[in-house]
Amino acid sequence: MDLAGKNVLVIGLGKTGQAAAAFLLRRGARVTITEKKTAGELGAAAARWRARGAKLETGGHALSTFLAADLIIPSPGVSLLPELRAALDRSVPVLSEIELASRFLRGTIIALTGTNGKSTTATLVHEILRSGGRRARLAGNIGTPLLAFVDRSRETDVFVVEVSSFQLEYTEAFRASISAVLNLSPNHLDWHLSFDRYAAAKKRLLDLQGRGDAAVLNREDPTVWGWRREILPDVHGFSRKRPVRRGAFVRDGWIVLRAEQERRVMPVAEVKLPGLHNLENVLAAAAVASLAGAAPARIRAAVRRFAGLEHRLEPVLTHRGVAFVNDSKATTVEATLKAMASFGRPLVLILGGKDKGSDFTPLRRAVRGKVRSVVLVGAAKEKIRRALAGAVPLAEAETFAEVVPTAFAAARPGDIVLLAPACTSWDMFRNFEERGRAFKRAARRLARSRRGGGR
Ligand code: UMA
Repeated sequence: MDLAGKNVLVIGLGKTGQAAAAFLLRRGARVTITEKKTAGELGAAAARWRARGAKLETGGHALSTFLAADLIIPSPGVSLLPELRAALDRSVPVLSEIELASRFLRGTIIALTGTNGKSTTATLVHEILRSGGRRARLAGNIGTPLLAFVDRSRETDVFVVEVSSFQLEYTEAFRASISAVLNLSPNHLDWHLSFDRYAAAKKRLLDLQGRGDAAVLNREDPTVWGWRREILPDVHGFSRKRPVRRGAFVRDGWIVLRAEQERRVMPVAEVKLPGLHNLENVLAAAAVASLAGAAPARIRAAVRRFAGLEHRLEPVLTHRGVAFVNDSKATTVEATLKAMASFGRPLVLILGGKDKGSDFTPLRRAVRGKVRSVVLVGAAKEKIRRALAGAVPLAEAETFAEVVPTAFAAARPGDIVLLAPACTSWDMFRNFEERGRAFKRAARRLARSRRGGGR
């Protein structure tokens, strides 16, 4: 693919847009960046990109800019804007950033997707492979766009890529040697507009694989497992409930890998991560890493060491018998349900943020008998209140700063205050990391304050 002299339009100047613009400029493309933020909001970045030779359109997107492009690279968070639709209608090529990267990248791609657990599983696969001496890189939705690795990539590299449904739109030849689909539940319906389209985006990862590739699929997820009949790669399963013909499963308290032969990897009791969903993540990671050549002893050692990621069921501190747990990454109802199921103690649950078009009613049954009180915050407050009315005591925080003191006031010694908000952070924060850090800071402030939140 020759980019030199091409008019390439990059939509959005976040992490993806910046990596794309930098890459395209290095390849001699004529780069225009269109960004809905104003030049003032972008601050110094605007001048910097102009100095690097990019044209910058700020404060919104103009149709003429889209129609003048030879190629468009949208950032993942950019939905099907009318301007983008018009360009697609006129057959202007539109490629996602991972697609563009894969056309230039040297090395092997391992790609993981799913609604929940992607980051944990991808990180674990990366840890296992690295501990085995592979030059492994962790890329994609987890934080660093794949494009940022292209120029220094080598044939012997292995890229563990967390891919989102957004990134799988506008892919044509992004081919993973090993893929994994962890699970599927409704998510990002505001962006994809329907569950079917969201599921189709995820399935694209498998559709783009060929014979000789491998796909690791969740044996217990009917939609994902159903896809095995429709795809070309060799299918491996993972399950904590039953043995699979090929893949990873649990038997007699042991994690077992089965391919040509069967090998016991480690006792389940050695897994540090809390929750059954994390056991599933470990099984998927073991199956993927094993397909990539990792020995069971390496898998065991890396899993034993792995204590989890920041903002995923992260223990913060215990104050006057009340434990604070940060699961800011739980931006879906499904993730919140899984977080809740990870604890056997009464919960004070913090819910709310920006709604993604989710149905919150499944929380109604889950809170009964398990949640002492729910603290609502953010733009989705009213919708969640309607879904939970009468099922559990509800408290409300006007601002995020009030969340921790309000939750602490509702808690009793022995309880867990759990931030697992079932919404994105985008109404109050730039991302879930910022929200998680704000929560942790507030918990520390509370623990330091002499009165400890007024009790
Ligand atoms: N923008 C526009 N026009 C629009 C929409 C957005 O100009 O119509 C601009 C915004 O003003 C902003 C930029 O686009 O300046 C943001 O682009 P982006 O939202 O795609 O964010 P990036 O910084 O490029 O980060 C993206 C992923 N974000 C999303 O998918 C929303 C990051 O995943 C990812 O780490 C990064 O690329 C590197 O690959 C985050 C995420 O929330 C963690 N992902 C979702 C999830 O995990 O649920 C999918």
